[in-house]
Amino acid sequence: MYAQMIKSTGQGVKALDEMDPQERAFQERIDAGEKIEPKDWMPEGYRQNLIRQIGQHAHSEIVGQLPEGNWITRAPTLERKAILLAKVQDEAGHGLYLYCAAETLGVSRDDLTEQLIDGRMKYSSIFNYPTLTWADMGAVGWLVDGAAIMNQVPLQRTSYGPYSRAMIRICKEESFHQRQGFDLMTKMAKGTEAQKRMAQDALNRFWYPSLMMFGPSDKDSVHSAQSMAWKIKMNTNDELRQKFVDQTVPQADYLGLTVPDDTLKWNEERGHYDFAEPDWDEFFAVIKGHGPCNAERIVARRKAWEDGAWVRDGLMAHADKKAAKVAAE
Ligand code: BYC
Repeated sequence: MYAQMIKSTGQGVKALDEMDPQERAFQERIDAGEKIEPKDWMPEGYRQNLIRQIGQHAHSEIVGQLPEGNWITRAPTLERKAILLAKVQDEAGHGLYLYCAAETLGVSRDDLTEQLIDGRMKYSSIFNYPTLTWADMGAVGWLVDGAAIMNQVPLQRTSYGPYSRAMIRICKEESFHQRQGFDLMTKMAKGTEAQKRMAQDALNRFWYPSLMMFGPSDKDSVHSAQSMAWKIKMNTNDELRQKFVDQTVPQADYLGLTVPDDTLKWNEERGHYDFAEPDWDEFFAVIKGHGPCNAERIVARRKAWEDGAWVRDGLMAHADKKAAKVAAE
């Protein structure tokens, strides 16, 4: 049914009556809310689109460790250090669940990593911005993890079983991440004048990049129509961005901070905030590799991949030896 609706908007999604019987049966399972599992038949486009989205998501978790990892040694207290360390470790775990989910679609983690480091795959634009002060750790937790949760909670209901199950675990941990960020921001915003200035500065720098996390505006989104018909994606980019703004503005008010948008206003009729769009030219430049930290992030990932080669080789040599022994027995 959804597929038919989309077709009428001219976004290139096949209607049920245009599908061959196998494809139609697949779409009907999706429309009925069934989960698709790795051994089930699936259209090649579904498989490829999932690999793209899950792979990009996994890379985002892994690259996302870098801006925060940068502050572990400089955390102001033992407690803050332990919290940040746990959060960064969680991101590594999220990356691993997601690489495992992608592997069920027939792509290896090695392939995905190579595509990341040679620029064929993307990761979230947000991680190409630097973390300049300790308050940025609060802003990342509050805004970046807040935006991530807004996007990921609906993905718990996504149609692909392994992705949906990975998202359930991830969302539990992301809620803790968001809470610790808001707690850190509260301490800064209610602290000394200098701390409050740092908190405001972090909000000023992270507000628009956080809005960009939801992807381009719906009119420029390439994948939304088909991804939503397949329930790879549950909401449009603009829907989630609006929900994020509506949820976050009262939190900024509570903190006594000002969202850096002069046009921000509650719209009684719509029941939502009106807000300024991010600079989309900047967004497209960042995802093409021209953000402030793109080069640095890829250098760090390439170095980690190359430095770890001996571990992978060693494990494979052991696995090969073990397999040969089993074969000989
Ligand atoms: N950054 O057709 P569209 C996290 C690309 S949080 C970079 O709307 P789609 C974390 C898009 O890939 C972040 N690229 O795409 C938090 C496409 O290019 P390609 C990770 C972006 O996929 C805290 C083109 O623009 N979350 O992990 O329908 C700490 C057109 O866009 C971005 C996820 O990945 C962007 N922001 O919608 C640590 C959630 N936005 O691929 C870690 C799962 C768009 O054709 N992903 N592009 O070359 C999704 O929900 C969707 O993929 C998106 C984009 C909403 C992000």
